[in-house]
Amino acid sequence: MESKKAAAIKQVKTELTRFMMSYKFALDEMNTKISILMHEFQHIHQYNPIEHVKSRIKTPENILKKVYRKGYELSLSSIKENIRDIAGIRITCSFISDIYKISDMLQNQKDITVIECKDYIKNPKPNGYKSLHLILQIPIFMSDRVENVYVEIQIRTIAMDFWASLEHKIYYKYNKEVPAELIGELKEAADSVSQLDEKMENINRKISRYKENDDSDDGLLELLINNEKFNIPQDFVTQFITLYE
Ligand code: 0O2
Repeated sequence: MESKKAAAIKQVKTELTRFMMSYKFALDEMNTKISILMHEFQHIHQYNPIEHVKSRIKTPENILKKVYRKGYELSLSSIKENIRDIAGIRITCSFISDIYKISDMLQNQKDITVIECKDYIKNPKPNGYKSLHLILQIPIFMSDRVENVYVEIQIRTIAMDFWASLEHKIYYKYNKEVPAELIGELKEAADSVSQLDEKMENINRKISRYKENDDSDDGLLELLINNEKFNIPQDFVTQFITLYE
């Protein structure tokens, strides 16, 4: 016969699984939104503003550590309300301007509620950390209820991401007490990252201008959908061209 303790543990496990599942669904929903934006953007502007998207669910161990660190009450309702980065997505872009485009596109979606926007690009952290952080809330439609779930989105350039991952490794390697000399070097590296991002942004602006002035007919009779090329049949062209001439 099952002991009382085992039955209680099973119940905790069921509740925790149900709790964590809502964050998995939130990530699925946000990842779909990001993928749609990416493909639509590619179609309209002929380039992809997103280099990588990574998502993760905070482990129960890390959730617990944060509960203790912040002094929150240890209950699922308190965790749901207070720990807003259980579902996290990191979007890496090539250019700073793309970060704000992606952020605006997400913030303008009707089913997304913007809870918080921290702009560490305009206001970097003292150590040099740069990134745009959004806390969003999205509704998840379950079989018997709707859950509003928080998702943290971090958007940054490839260069900012390179810096942040190295800084993160150093921070943990020295058990959160980074030697002063390394702090200085990291800050210098962060300044180089900012200069590089600015240079890349300028080059990108120039390339966009060349593209606007390029009126060649290459690929005019082709559609590119999901990386697959489709020819536009001549009948479509003759039928519709009069509408746009
Ligand atoms: P993990 O493992 O990445 O999730 P919070 O603790 O989130 O309530 P805070 O500090 O106000 O409070 O949140 P903020 O500033 O939005 O930062 C949250 C996350 O941003 C961190 O998550 C890191 O991922 C990242 N981050 C913030 N500052 C730095 C930094 O100086 N260096 C690096 N490399 N990353 C940073 P967690 O919870 O620390 O960890």
